[in-house]
Amino acid sequence: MNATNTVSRRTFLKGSAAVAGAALVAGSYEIAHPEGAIAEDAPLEVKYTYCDMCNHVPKCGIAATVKDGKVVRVEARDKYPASPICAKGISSLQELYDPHRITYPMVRTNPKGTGAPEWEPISWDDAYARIASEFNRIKDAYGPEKVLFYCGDPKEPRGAMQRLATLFGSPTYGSESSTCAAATWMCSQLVTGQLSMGTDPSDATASCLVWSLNPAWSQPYRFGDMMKQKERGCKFVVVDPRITPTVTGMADVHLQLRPGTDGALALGFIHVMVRDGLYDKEFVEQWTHGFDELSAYVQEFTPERVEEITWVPAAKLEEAVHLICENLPATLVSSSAGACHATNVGNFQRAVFSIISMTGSLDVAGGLSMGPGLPFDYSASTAPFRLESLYDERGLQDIRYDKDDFPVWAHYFKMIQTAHLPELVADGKIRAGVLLGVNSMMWPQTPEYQKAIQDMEFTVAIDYYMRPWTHDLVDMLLPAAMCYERMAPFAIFGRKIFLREPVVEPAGQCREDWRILLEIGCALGFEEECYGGDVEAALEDMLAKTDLGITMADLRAHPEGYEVPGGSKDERKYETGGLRKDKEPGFSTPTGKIELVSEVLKQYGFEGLPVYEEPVYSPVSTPDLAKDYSLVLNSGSRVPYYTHSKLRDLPWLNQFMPEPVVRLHPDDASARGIADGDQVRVFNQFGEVTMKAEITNLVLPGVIDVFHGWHQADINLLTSRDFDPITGFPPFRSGLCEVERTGKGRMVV
Ligand SMILES: Nc1nc2c(c(=O)[nH]1)N[C@H]1C(S)=C(S)[C@@H](COP(=O)(O)OP(=O)(O)OC[C@H]3O[C@@H](n4cnc5c(=O)[nH]c(N)nc54)[C@H](O)[C@@H]3O)O[C@H]1N2
Ligand SMILES: Nc1nc2c(c(=O)[nH]1)N[C@H]1C(S)=C(S)[C@@H](COP(=O)(O)OP(=O)(O)OC[C@H]3O[C@@H](n4cnc5c(=O)[nH]c(N)nc54)[C@H](O)[C@@H]3O)O[C@H]1N2
Ligand code: SF4
Ligand SMILES: [Mo]
Repeated sequence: MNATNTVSRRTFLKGSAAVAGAALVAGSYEIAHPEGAIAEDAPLEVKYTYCDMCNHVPKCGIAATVKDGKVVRVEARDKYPASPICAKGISSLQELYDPHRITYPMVRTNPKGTGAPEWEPISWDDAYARIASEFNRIKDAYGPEKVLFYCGDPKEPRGAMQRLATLFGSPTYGSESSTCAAATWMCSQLVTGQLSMGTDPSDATASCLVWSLNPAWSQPYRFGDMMKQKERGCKFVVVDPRITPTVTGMADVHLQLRPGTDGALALGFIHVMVRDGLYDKEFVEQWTHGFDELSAYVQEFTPERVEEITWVPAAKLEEAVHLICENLPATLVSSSAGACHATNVGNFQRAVFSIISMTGSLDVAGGLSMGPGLPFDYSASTAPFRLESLYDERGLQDIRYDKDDFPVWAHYFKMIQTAHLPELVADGKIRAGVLLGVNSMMWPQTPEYQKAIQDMEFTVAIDYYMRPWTHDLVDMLLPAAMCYERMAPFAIFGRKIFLREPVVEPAGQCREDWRILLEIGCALGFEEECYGGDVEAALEDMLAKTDLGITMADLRAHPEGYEVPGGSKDERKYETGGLRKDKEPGFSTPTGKIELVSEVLKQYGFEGLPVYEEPVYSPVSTPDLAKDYSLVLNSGSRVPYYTHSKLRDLPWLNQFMPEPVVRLHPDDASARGIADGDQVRVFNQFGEVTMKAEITNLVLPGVIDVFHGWHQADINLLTSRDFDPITGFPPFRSGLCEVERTGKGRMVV
């Protein structure tokens, strides 16, 4: 336990016992500050914020008790839609007061690539001046598109980052969404014309298809709400290679498939629907495009053939199809990671959205909802704030780099697919960049991306910490204020908007991400467009741009959330013109129908049907390789106590998983003479890492499960750079590897 954070470890462990299951904890948690740091007689004041420890959007509400300018206690925020808070949320206190945080801007004094970095402090003004001079130098010499504007996991600053990129004239804005939620968004758009990740079950939902999501660990507050629907009687089918707490808590039928074979399973699902007439014939006839072609294609995906491919027993598949299709309306809850990290996601996710569409459960209470909601996007910034019309006026779409490699991606998103960052830097197409909240281990074949960051002429990172695996490679590091210390952006639940105000002053010289980005904009000459660096003014303008008639004062007057009046409860808006910009009936697809066969994909030379292809590396596609590496490498499934590479050093969390772990099925472990807790080598044709073996029935025989983001055992040394041509997504979940015992007992890391 670190010296400043002396909350009783026993109290914390006791309170957070639920971590093993839903990871939700109620009650309040206190942090002791060093003696003398707080005036004893100072009054207590409760202030409200929300948590950013797992970077969900939106997040769980926190009530923070503040004394003498320091947070001394946190608890779940009352009357807030996402609540209570999990072990990570509570540990945000330990992060806030972590002495290892960076608290002043720093610049590198020795050239990159010349050994250990040497840093010296720099003032904010000098830092901004240097950034502006480097970015403008690159712009003048080579063009604005040579500067990268990138956000890693933090979702909150994306509106501000995108605004900055557009003002600068660069379409080279990217985010971690190009390995995260965006494949699902894209597939949903291809099929239904609307961006969606599914819709959580409500009181009107009869059944729910959960496709590769484990909210028990990845989104605990959401899991609680889903469990309430389970208790009410909603039926659940969960598709997951592992036996997770979501499976054990919720599933009526669990389809435990071989990772990466989701496409075959989804086509098998449709096969049974068509064979048994288990679809909404009227809806399919009138509102879908390509049904005949799809039903002909799924003929070959009989449950028996699908069993061979996916390892899911044919009878289970039949049971699942009947459960969903005979309990309508049905809804779909799909993943932003799980099955999406596959070279065939652009096809399989379309088949999944097709399933739910064919049940006719679209835009009806309890089914898959079809907006439109409030005019904010996922990161709570409106399109006008991001200056999308300026992006179009300047023709930025025409000069973006990803449009040849990933044309469908470029068709949908005003952000680039960053899969080919190493190639773009090597070709001189990206020469400088601002990297906000970025961890180089997030990409497959980490060293390639590390080299790219290092090879840029100038890079500035903005972070809470100095992380050597990323920041050794940059020229400048700016200290970001943490969530308790900042304003922006809003949290939005349905039609309710919550404002976040700082709860305490930023540590040292830390500044809010929004402020930093706006101030960089000012230094680049966009003083007016960046509100002179004033975050509140930016938010006020963003609200004005929504045309909802709301001001910051309105939000301030409603700490319990401002409910925006209005909102249509209309169902089946596709019949009345409520879904399309042109107000014609139908869906926002080229044909105006649900595209079971995609016309957008055909336009870019892809197969319109959601065809099944084996993962690039698998026991089926590369049997020779599988002789040497006989286990499926499934990496990145979330654990309740860490977020990606973050939080590893927080003592309250670190005790739950202090070292890198590989999970193996007992059959695979005994075949290799591996005992629980042994030190093992996980390796394949790309590289190797050392981890501790955990033997568990959680995983399927023949598959291993490894969390990502361990700098001492980076699993992305073993994942390949074979990207799905439709979405650009990497195959984190379906490589091949082997595991070998190297030692006994606890490893030293
Ligand atoms: N093998 C494998 N790789 C994966 C995945 C997988 O499942 N398997 N998952 C992929 C997915 S879905 C994702 S989202 C990515 C995530 O990958 P990253 O985006 O790299 O996420 P983190 O490791 O959380 O790194 C975030 C960095 O931002 C800093 N940070 C956090 N919050 C803030 C903030 O508010 N402001 C600022 N300025 N800095 C902040 C943290 O200190 C940290 O250094 O990884 C991807 N990589
Ligand atoms: N604690 C914690 N919470 C997080 C995060 C975190 O790092 N830590 N990260 C956040 C982010 S950025 C994201 S994107 C979300 C992700 O949220 P989730 O998608 O729920 O997270 P995962 O656990 O990666 O994947 C869900 C399930 O997919 C299964 N799966 C793996 N491979 C396959 C496959 O090939 N097919 C199928 N059908 N299923 C498969 C896994 O076994 C896992 O149980 O979590 C968010 N929440
Ligand atoms: S689930 Fe936990 S880490 Fe994520 S927002 Fe809620 S409290 Fe924070
Ligand atoms: Mo993600």
